[in-house]
Amino acid sequence: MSSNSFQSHCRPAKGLTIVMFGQIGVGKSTTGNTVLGRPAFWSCVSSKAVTRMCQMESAARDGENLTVVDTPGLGDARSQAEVMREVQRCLLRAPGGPVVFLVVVQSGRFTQDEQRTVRWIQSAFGPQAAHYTMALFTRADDLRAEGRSVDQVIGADPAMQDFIRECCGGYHVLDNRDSDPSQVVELLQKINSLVQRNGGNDGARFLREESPGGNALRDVVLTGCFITALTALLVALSKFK
Ligand SMILES: Nc1nc2c(ncn2[C@@H]2O[C@H](COP(=O)(O)OP(=O)(O)O)[C@@H](O)[C@H]2O)c(=O)[nH]1
Ligand SMILES: [Mg+2]
Repeated sequence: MSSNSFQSHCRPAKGLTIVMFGQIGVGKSTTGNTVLGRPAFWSCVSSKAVTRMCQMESAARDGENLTVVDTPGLGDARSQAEVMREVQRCLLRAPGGPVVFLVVVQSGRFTQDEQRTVRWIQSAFGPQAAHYTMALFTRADDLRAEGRSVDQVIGADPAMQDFIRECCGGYHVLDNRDSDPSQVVELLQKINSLVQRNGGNDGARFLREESPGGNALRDVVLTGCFITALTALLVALSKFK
């Protein structure tokens, strides 16, 4: 998969949308670049959130349209709610097609925060979201240097096993320093079989109809319509006086 085989799109065409969550510095933006095959997201060595807003970028690869939503790190409850609203806005603009959530974890830096992230995704997007959530470990190169595999790391840590179980889509490990395309091809195969296994989803529809945020959005629209109709009625009645 050479970078030439990717094309960027101003308006994403129908296809798979991948939303990436995780703590600051775990490698979300870099992973987005690896998946899209181009430097779409800004990444740097910093403990501060480089991505302040959610950013949605797309690319086409061999006929498959991919859209990636990069998010800032999840901090307190308030920033989580803000990120959730922004992701919802992105998903409303996203192309039709399935949506998959990736919880990005830096290999060797697993904490309770990752487990909290899975629960947060479920509370934001509904219990169905669990069926489309996968764990993505970055820094396969560091593990390799230590002579360990991700399977060994998971096998030695019961908390990590719980976390993987909660990510119904299983896990994948990436070396973002390696331009070998096979690791992305393998990730996309895992994602596609996850989607098929669960009967597919139409992300935007799923969001609007099932998530609390989606309902909130629908409520705002309905309330707006109601107020407009009421105002028109009052204006019409006042003319009869
Ligand atoms: N060695 C190595 N470094 C990585 C890998 N993935 C990301 N990084 C580095 O981790 C740092 C933080 O990455 P970034 O994508 O900005 O993290 P984000 O805050 O989660 O978006 C950057 O310096 C990246 O180059 C990887 O697989 N291997
Ligand atoms: Mg980032």
